[in-house]
Order: sequence, then C-alpha cells, then structure tokens
Amino acid sequence: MPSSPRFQSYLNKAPLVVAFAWLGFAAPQARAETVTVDTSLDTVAVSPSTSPLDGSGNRSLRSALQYLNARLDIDDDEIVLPAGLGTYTLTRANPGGPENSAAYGDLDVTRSSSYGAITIRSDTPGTQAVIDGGMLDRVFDKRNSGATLTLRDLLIMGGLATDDGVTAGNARGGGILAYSGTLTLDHVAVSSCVASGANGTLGAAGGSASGGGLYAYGSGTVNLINASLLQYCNALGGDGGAGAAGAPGNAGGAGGAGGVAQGGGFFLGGGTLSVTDSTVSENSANAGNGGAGGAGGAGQFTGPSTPSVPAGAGGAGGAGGASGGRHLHQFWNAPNPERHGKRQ
Ligand SMILES: [Ca+2]
Ligand SMILES: [Ca+2]
Repeated sequence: MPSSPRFQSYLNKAPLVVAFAWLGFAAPQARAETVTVDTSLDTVAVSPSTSPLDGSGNRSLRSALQYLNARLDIDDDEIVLPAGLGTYTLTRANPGGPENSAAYGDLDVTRSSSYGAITIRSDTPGTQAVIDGGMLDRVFDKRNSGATLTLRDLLIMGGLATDDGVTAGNARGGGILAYSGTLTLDHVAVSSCVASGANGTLGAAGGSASGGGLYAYGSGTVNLINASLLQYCNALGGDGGAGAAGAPGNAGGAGGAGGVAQGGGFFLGGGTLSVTDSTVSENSANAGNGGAGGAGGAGQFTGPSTPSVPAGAGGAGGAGGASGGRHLHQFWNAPNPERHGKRQ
C-alpha cells in the first residue's frame, strides 16, 4: 500500500470528499471576505460583480462597497479603511437626482436581510478613519429592509442631503439615511452634516428637513455605542416661495410656507434608537422662512385722472415653518442603553 505523504493526505480527506459526493454537494468554501481599501480616491469598480478593483487596479471605499453589494451570499463581509491613508472624500456627484446603486453620490448599502452583514471599519481599533461627503450628498444610504450594517471607528462628516433617498425637495439624513434592519455606530462620530430642504418656487412651500445627522425609518434598530457622537449637524427647512404679483386690480398671491425642520442630530421616522455611552449634542433644527406676499396689482386708468379699477392689495406673506429642536444645543450623554425618542 502506498504510504507517501501525498497519498496519506488524500486518505485523510477522503471520507469528507466521499460524504459530500454522496450528498450530492460540492465541498463548501469559506466565502466571508475582507476588502482592504488601498486608495483614498473616490473611484468605481470596473466589474463589481466579480472584483472590487477600479480602473487603476486599486480598491476604493466605493469600489469595495459596490463589490460587496453584488456578493449575494450569506456570509458577513467587511471593508477595512486604513486610517493613515488620508481622508476618504466623496467626489462623484449625482449626475441627476438621487442615485441608489453606490456609483454616484452617497454610498448605498443595498444588501437585504437574506444575505450577510456588512461592516465598514478603520484598520486601527480606536482610531477613526475619516470619510468626508464633500457636501455632494449624504454619506451613507442603507436601503434595504433587514440588512445589517456596522460602522466602526469612523468619522463621517461633510454630508448634505437634499432628498429623501428617492425624490428631491424634502431632505432626510444629512450624514446617514437608514431603512429598517440593524445599523450600529460603534465609536463613530457623525459631524458637520446637513439636511437641507429645497426653497419653494412661486408661492410654494419650502421643503422639509429631517435628521441633519441621521434619519432612520421603517422598523429597524439603530444602536449608538462606545462613545459614538452626533454633533454639529443641522436640519434646515427650505424657505417658502414668494407670492406671485397680482394682475392689475387684483391681489398678489400668498407666499409659500416655510419648510419644517426636525431633528438636528437625528430623526426617527420609525424603529428604535438605542444610545449607550454615546452623545448627541450641539445640533440644531431651523425652519424655513415664509415666502413674501406677492405685490398687489396696479390700478387701471380709463379716464384722465381717476382710476376706474383700484389697485390690488398685497399678497399675504407665507407662514414660517415649524422647528423641532430649534437651536438645540443641549448635551445628551446616555450612559445606559434604551433611550428612545422621536426628535433630538
Ligand atoms: Ca442613495
Ligand atoms: Ca448613491
């Protein structure tokens, strides 16, 4: 009987191979994947269904996410950002309205609950890697119900939301927009992010703004743990549009109402927020101003001196919007878990 090491190795594996053959399966492979980013540039994957590499052969934050979004398996995967590689600034502006495939603007996490979780973390525990949205769009958009996303040791800044994820006008989630599932911020700071509602056009109301730092909706859970921080974020309602000028002899149009602003730091449109040893402070919500009333129409003269049609009255000014947490500068540090709220 042969006794070479190679043959012995085969003999050791043989029962497993036979077992899988008998069951009709191929032998399983470890599929969980870690993609370590090696460029701070904001590039896209050339073939995201098979590789995280961009056109220069590098792995960027965006190209890595495109690749993991396309990996529809049940294993948990992660993206590792070297903290010393510089700021990861997003530079791919949306070409026209919201985009939800992670190719432009915000970084869309599109996995559903049927597949494994995604973790995006710094390579150095305790040291935050910096992601700057460049005020082009919000930074992260967690889109599918049930998906699990963990962000760890990150500073997320410079996000700007002007849409609700699908439609422009009403702004939600300047730093992060999250739909259902589980989102955990583990030693993550969300700072200097803005949700900004659009200004109204002629006589129309301004857009609303909700969640300057974070907006969560659906039925999931958001966990802030381990010295996470929502700070210096703003929700800014859009101004109402000015009323139309009146036709001769007619009143001017009313101005549009100012847009509502809610939740400078965060807004819960649904689900639960749990804050543990983390802080929400120095955020603000400012509603839009009401639009000015339109000018009254001029009088009409048919004779040499007396107007036969009097001048119209000026239009009514629009109502100012309402703010939730306006000028909110409170310090909130919850050392114990399970603090829930609609607005903060
Ligand atoms: Ca998006
Ligand atoms: Ca996007």
